[in-house]
Amino acid sequence: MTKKITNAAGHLKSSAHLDDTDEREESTIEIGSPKSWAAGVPGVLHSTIPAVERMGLARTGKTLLAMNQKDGFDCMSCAWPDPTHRKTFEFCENGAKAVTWEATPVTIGSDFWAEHPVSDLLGRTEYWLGMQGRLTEPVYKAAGDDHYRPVSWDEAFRVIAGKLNGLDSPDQAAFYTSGRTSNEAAFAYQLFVRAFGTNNLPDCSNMCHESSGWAMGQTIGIGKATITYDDFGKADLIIVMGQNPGTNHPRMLTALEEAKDNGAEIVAVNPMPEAGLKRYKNPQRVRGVIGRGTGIADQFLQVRLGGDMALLQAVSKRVLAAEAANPGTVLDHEFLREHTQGLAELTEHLAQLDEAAVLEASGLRTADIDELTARYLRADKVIITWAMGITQQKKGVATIKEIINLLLLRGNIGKPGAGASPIRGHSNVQGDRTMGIWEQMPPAFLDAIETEFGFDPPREHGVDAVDTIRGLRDGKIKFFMAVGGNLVGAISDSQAAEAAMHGAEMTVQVSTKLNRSHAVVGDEALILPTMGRTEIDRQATGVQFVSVEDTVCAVHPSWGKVAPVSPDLLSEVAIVSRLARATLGTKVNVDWTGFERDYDLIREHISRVVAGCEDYNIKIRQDGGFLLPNGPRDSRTFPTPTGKAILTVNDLEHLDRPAGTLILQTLRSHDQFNTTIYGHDDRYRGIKKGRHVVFVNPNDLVELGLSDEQLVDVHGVHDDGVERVLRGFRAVSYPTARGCAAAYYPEANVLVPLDLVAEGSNTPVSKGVIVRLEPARAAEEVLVG
Ligand SMILES: Nc1nc2c(c(=O)[nH]1)N[C@H]1C(S)=C(S)[C@@H](COP(=O)(O)OP(=O)(O)OC[C@H]3O[C@@H](n4cnc5c(=O)[nH]c(N)nc54)[C@H](O)[C@@H]3O)O[C@H]1N2
Ligand SMILES: Nc1nc2c(c(=O)[nH]1)N[C@H]1C(S)=C(S)[C@@H](COP(=O)(O)OP(=O)(O)OC[C@H]3O[C@@H](n4cnc5c(=O)[nH]c(N)nc54)[C@H](O)[C@@H]3O)O[C@H]1N2
Ligand code: SF4
Ligand SMILES: [Mo]
Repeated sequence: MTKKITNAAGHLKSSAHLDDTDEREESTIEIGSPKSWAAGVPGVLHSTIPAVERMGLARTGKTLLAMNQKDGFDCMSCAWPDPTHRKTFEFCENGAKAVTWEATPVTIGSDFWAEHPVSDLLGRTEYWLGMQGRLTEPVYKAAGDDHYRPVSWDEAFRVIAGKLNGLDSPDQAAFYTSGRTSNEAAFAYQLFVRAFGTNNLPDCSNMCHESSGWAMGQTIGIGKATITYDDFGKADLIIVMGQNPGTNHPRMLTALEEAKDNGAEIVAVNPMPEAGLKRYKNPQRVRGVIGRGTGIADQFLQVRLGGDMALLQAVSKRVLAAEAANPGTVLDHEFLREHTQGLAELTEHLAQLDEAAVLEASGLRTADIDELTARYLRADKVIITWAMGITQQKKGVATIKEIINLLLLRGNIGKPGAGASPIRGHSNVQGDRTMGIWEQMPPAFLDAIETEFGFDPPREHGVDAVDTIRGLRDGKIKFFMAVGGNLVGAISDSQAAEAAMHGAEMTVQVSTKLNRSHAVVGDEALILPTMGRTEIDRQATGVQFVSVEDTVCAVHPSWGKVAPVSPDLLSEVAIVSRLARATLGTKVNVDWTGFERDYDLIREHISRVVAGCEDYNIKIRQDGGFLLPNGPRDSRTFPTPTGKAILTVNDLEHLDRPAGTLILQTLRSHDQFNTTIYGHDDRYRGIKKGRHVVFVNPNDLVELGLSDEQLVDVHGVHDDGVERVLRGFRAVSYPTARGCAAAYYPEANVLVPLDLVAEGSNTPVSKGVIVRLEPARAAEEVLVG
């Protein structure tokens, strides 16, 4: 007997993500070793992405074999680096999903737009929208019209340029970027936006690793990893915090396995026993145990949400106490003396740390913390990696500063096998930043733009992602453009964000496929279809390649391999260049036509503007690319105002959870890439054919008087008078930390208040929302045989 559960009242009807039972794919994927799995690729993918059926073996083979090879394209999924010695199959299951999702020959025909008015698209799920196939022609929705209609490219650029030039101020426009954009397109885009006259360049990073950039910038002077790929193989200890690599950076598990073979210890810090990291020995049920056979982690610290800062401070305190007990034997005194400042203040501050507060905040036992400390003290070379579990917290910036503190104490920055390693999300999110996609680029970069192009770029900081929504809400921003991404789908407070976006006068999306941001639009709206990274990019001077930067600062070329799905597609570079020409005319002296004809021309400018990219055209062609310079990593040179790495003092604060509530995190399933939903299973967590679930510790369920699989309404607890609720979700008994719950992003974004942001970085607190669960109102269970 199958239990079919109908969702409660159409609460989310006009807002996000309807129940979509009819659209769900049934699948039972099995995973084997990479090679045997790769041989069965078409079959495996068919069950995940129906579209692959129509891709044919030739296109499938061509794309997958070219992935992450030196003369192929860079996997567009995550920012995990490629090993120095590449194998034939240098990809993972989730990379293959991303590729087939993009390279599908299923396209949206011209008749689609007449059949599906915007009001219809508004009622569709992200899954349905993505499944319609690739966008193939520019479309325009006039004010007052409910339909997009195909337009010519020239007409599209004319309409947008007219709108932009009619604004009272350039700051009434915001230009978003998602992290798949190539370095060349990103450089051209930020140049256009700054020549137009604004620094309003929000990006997905504002919602992602912004906290890492802030914390590392302030402490070691650079917001990027201080390790290379090879350092994983040299480490004695790798601590993986707030990250689920098995799903989100799958090939990282290979690097961890290799590190382990070389003798490294691995520690996972996470409220969830994630597959690949931890094998849960004594599960309440089968959930959470499947995955890659044995777990990699030697120690698993099941921390409470937001409890990492307490844990890190407690370990540092123990390290300092060990030094006090045996002076001169524990700390790296030479390193601390020569390269850091702030040791005395940190020592004094941590001496006051209250162990009871640490245990309360972290949910850990003293023995766990002692064990981690012992591992840390045993190891000469330590890497700490982290992702969204750390950055998307109110205290995310301070927590990362504590990671830096701990590493600095024993000189674990700037030596082989050691370092700080934020693991980035989108495949080129780091490169986009390097190219100037940031609302707060430093003066040196703006000066270089001025010298190179002869115009004075605006100096005032622009808006980030959250402030873009606020600006739209308050009527200060009237025009919104996005190169990639799905801002209303990805940002917090879905209802507020959607209302704000509806208030825009014009919205423009440069996209490969449909998503919610094409349905939640301004008075006038345009969709400009673009080529993906798999596709051959032929311009007037011949086939072009683009370049990207991975999470360890390696920059390499990416060559498309298959014919574009439609001859009408333009590359992102071409779209940006033509829009710049249409909008700016001869206002600035930039050869936009030349940019589109030959990407080498853009790279020539990059070599003169972007520090570390000198001789870009030569270096990018050398043996698959080059490594960007990184002072802390290369020479223990810290580009801070004092030239020293800074040990910081951060006040411990922990999330206050009123009785009867839980702390909720919003996370990814195994079958999605951010707002792109490939399918409705989360295999490693034992969930099939559904996403409307909330994971809760079995003891908390009992305490709350709820039962496993009961339908509940999830209420946000935030005293701003706004009702935020997810109705008809299934409570799933799951071995997460006590007092903590989890639900999937983006469905649960409706619960994250727009104003709940990380201190300093303004990143939405997607991993620390206080909620209350109540038995579902008006829910009915229908049993079907
Ligand atoms: N297949 C696939 N790959 C992806 C993506 C995708 O959606 N799908 N997204 C890409 C992007 S943009 C990004 S940013 C990365 C995201 O990669 P991750 O950061 O791994 O993504 P999340 O699913 O958000 O998982 C957060 C993890 O942190 C844990 N966590 C949550 N809160 C806390 C906390 O307070 N403390 C600790 N210690 N742990 C915590 C969660 O239990 C979970 O394991 O992945 C990238 N790669
Ligand atoms: N609650 C909650 N919210 C979150 C998070 C969370 O963990 N919890 N995570 C945050 C994070 S880490 C991130 S990075 C953001 C992600 O935010 P975004 O980057 O804005 O969202 P994506 O879902 O990655 O964007 C997917 C869309 O990009 C377009 N696209 C794909 N490939 C290409 C391409 O090659 N070119 C162009 N032009 N378009 C393309 C497609 O139309 C696709 O629908 O979400 C954030 N939001
Ligand atoms: S680990 Fe990331 S970059 Fe590498 S193949 Fe998998 S999804 Fe692509
Ligand atoms: Mo991200």
